[in-house]
Amino acid sequence: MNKQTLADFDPQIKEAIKHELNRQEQGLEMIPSENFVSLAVLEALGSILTNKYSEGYVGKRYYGGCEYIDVAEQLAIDRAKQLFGAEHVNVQPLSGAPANIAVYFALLQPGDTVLGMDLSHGGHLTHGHPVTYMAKIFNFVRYKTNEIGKIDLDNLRAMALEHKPKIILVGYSAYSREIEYEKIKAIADEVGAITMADIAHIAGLIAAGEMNNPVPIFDIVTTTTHKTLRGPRGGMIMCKEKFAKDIDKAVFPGFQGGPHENNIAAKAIAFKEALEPSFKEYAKQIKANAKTLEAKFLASGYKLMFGGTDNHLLLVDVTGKGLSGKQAQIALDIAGITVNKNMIPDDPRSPMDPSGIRFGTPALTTRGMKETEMNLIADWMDEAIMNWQNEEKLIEIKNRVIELTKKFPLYPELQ
Ligand code: DSN
Repeated sequence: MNKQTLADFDPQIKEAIKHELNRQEQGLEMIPSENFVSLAVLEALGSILTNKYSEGYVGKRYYGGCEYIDVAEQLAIDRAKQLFGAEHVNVQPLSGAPANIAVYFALLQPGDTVLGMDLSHGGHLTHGHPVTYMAKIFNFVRYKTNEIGKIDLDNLRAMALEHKPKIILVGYSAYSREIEYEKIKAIADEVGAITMADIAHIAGLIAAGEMNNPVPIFDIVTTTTHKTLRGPRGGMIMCKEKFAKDIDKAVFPGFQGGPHENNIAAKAIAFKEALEPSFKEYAKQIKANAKTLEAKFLASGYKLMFGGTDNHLLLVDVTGKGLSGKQAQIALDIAGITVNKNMIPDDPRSPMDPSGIRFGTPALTTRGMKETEMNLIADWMDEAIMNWQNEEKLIEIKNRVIELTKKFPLYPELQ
């Protein structure tokens, strides 16, 4: 076995990690799907649990030597059940896309219909975008938000009655409003559809009681664990007991092989963190910070998609300011503020050069930033956008960003 340190054996990778650490420390991370995990989560991720194969489930593995793996996986399951009030939990999906795909394979036959949100209105690629393989196998019909940015439930009901979907799917990647799960469940019941929610973005807010929880209402709920939930990169499926066998079989052996047990242990730790009272405060602050950004961007004359935000993110059309989402992303990058270019509903532009930018507050809130910093950051974002062709100005903003980040150190232990 190689006994050299990473620095001695592979200085190129060591350097890349060091530079990425500096980038995370010295930048303002505003991609709404990103966050910073705790040292405890990092420790489990980098642990010897990565060495172990454990196909199967707790107490029913295809390999020997799984007694400690079982302890970690059972803790992850029990804590997830407690956090969300779930009847059954599968913590093995490698990430959000595999979790969604496993659900489709568990519950659908080729050609079956799924009613899901259009990508440009905030949906996700795995909710049936034509570029995905799932769209070749299943029949995805896509609904949209209405002119005031709400999910039009009358239209959703009419589409459900027309298309008779096997699954009605809600839960989004760029949608900033609350979701009325009870009403959607009533529509699904009327047409005999299974209800599925993908809460990847808002799982942490739901776990903290800061957004409606679909888990007690819906049949199936998928999530990632690394966004507002602030755990390791990974996925999870929660469902009613009657779907448990089909879901488990679809994840393994249907779709995946050996689970990543270092990752599952890290999920268990993140769930323990999310059960702490301080996580509720964290989730509240995420929303308060997003509301502060909302007020500032509205005051500066930006067009906010869906009229504003109820959660952690904002989707903003920047074309009224004379640039594209791509140009805004690049300018903000130079200024040390990371966001992502994003389509707006029915965007006339292309996905690689869309009209909008999407940004949010989970990562900045983890650093301890509050309303005061949000006000400052919103001003700097506006300044960067308005001066997107002025590199000198952007670098001046970056220097201010670096000074601010020094007051909110992220991983001093890793320096
Ligand atoms: N890539 C994630 C996001 O940024 O929302 C969704 O998969």
